[in-house]
Amino acid sequence: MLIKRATDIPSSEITSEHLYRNRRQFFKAAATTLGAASLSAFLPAPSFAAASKYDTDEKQTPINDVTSYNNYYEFGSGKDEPVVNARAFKTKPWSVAVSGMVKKPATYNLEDLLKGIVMEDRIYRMRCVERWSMVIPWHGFPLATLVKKLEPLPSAKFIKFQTLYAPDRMPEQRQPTLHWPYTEGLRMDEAMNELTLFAVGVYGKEGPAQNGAPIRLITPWKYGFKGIKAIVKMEFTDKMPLSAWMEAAPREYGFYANVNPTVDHPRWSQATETRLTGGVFDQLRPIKTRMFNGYESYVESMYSGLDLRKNY
Ligand SMILES: Nc1nc2c(c(=O)[nH]1)N[C@H]1C(S)=C(S)[C@@H](COP(=O)(O)O)O[C@H]1N2
Ligand SMILES: [Mo]
Repeated sequence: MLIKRATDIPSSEITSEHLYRNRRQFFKAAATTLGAASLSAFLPAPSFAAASKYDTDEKQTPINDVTSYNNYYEFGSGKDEPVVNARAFKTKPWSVAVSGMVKKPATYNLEDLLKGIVMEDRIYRMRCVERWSMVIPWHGFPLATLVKKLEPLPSAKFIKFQTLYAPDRMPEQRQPTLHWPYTEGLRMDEAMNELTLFAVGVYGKEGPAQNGAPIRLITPWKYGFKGIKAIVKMEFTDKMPLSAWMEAAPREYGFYANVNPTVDHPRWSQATETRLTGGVFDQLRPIKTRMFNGYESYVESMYSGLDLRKNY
């Protein structure tokens, strides 16, 4: 069952890309009928100027696409489903359980946990293992800031993250699509890397639920599935966590999940990607995928001596 779903991915992608194109054509038709001016009134297009060394100045994916083309299996396996099925999902109140090899283990109210932490906006390239990519201004803060507050013990080598498990609120958790709750992990140095964020929202504000509110992980040099959403647990451990995707299809998804155009997925190439910019022809113009998604200078040193072909 698990494997079957995993092998379904490309076809579900085709279906949703088809819907996506149809939706684009709908907007295009609407633009012709209503005139471009009235259409832009329906589709606000915020955009962020690159403000720090972390920001890419590539064309940003329109907010409407960032928030309506999502992978979030708890709310359905189609990319057009989370925007609909997560609409009523309540992200307040929220608590996060911190446990394991750490000096300050506790179940924290999210607001208390984030007290005093300053939010910032970072414009990152994001690359999904299924070969689409986006440029997204994330609203959040470096995970390192929080980890330092929690004071991990020297014995902690990894952090294991888990998503909320609540089948009454996350309808797809009633199906054995994945082994719930969704689980991910980072090595401690990856968690402390200056690129690694905990995001609370997109485009300058908190939310929406389909993008992982109230709190989710962002590691822009890794495939998107590392970016676990709606986190309720952080466990500091000396054992490499088994992620939900490693458990579902270990030959296809490893612990590291670093973007690497030279290591193909067993069922498709990872050499190119489709950058979603809101353009009608995005799907027709694949671009070259970059090593570590173009973030080599920040992350390469963490993997020296590691065989990236074996450690995918
Ligand atoms: N809990 C949870 N987190 C998840 C997923 C999921 O299904 N469940 N999907 C992952 C995948 S495959 C991707 S590509 C990103 C998509 O993030 P976005 O919708 O904000 O672009 O979320 C990741 N985080
Ligand atoms: Mo993904």
